[in-house]
Amino acid sequence: MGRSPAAAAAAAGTAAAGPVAEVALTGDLARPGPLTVAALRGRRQHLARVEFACATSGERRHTFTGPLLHDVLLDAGPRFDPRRRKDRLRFLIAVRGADGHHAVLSWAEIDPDFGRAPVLLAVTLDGTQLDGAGPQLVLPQDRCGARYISGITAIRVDGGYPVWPDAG
Ligand SMILES: Nc1nc2c(c(=O)[nH]1)N[C@H]1C(S)=C(S)[C@@H](COP(=O)(O)O)O[C@H]1N2
Ligand SMILES: [Mo]
Repeated sequence: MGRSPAAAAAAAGTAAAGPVAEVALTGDLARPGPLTVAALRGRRQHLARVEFACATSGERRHTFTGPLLHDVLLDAGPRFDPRRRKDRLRFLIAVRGADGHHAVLSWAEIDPDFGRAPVLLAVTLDGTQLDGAGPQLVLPQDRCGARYISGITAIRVDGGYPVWPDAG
């Protein structure tokens, strides 16, 4: 049996041919815009061997590669004052998959000055390139697999929590 085109391309370290997924990166950013897996692959790559538990399918193990979500989002210019650590604490990151599954992370969770979670925006899953499917969120610190959102179509960075309704 021959290898699939995706497996062959993964082995060769190149993208599989075919339709290319795009991630809409929006929100309180100086440089929003669409992201492709090819563009993510051009950044510094990290490898994560992970284990997580799924409520329905049990223990799962995978190997992912890709850039750090923090690096990608920092380059997009989040609208906080980078010199003031406190100013980052109100930022949220919402991540959505093609099927509508979505989750929210806090900026501080992935910030090297705070939670330092090494969250990846993966471009490969067990050696298969994700150009067609779209990148996958990888959270090595999570015991449960539910936030490992695959087929990411949108990431929204939101810092719009300047005032509490009943502050005072
Ligand atoms: N887009 C999307 N990603 C998703 C889900 C989903 O429903 N939609 N389910 C999550 C859950 S609950 C788990 S446990 C893992 C399972 O990943 P695996 O079956 O590839 O190991 O995917 C996660 N990623
Ligand atoms: Mo799951």
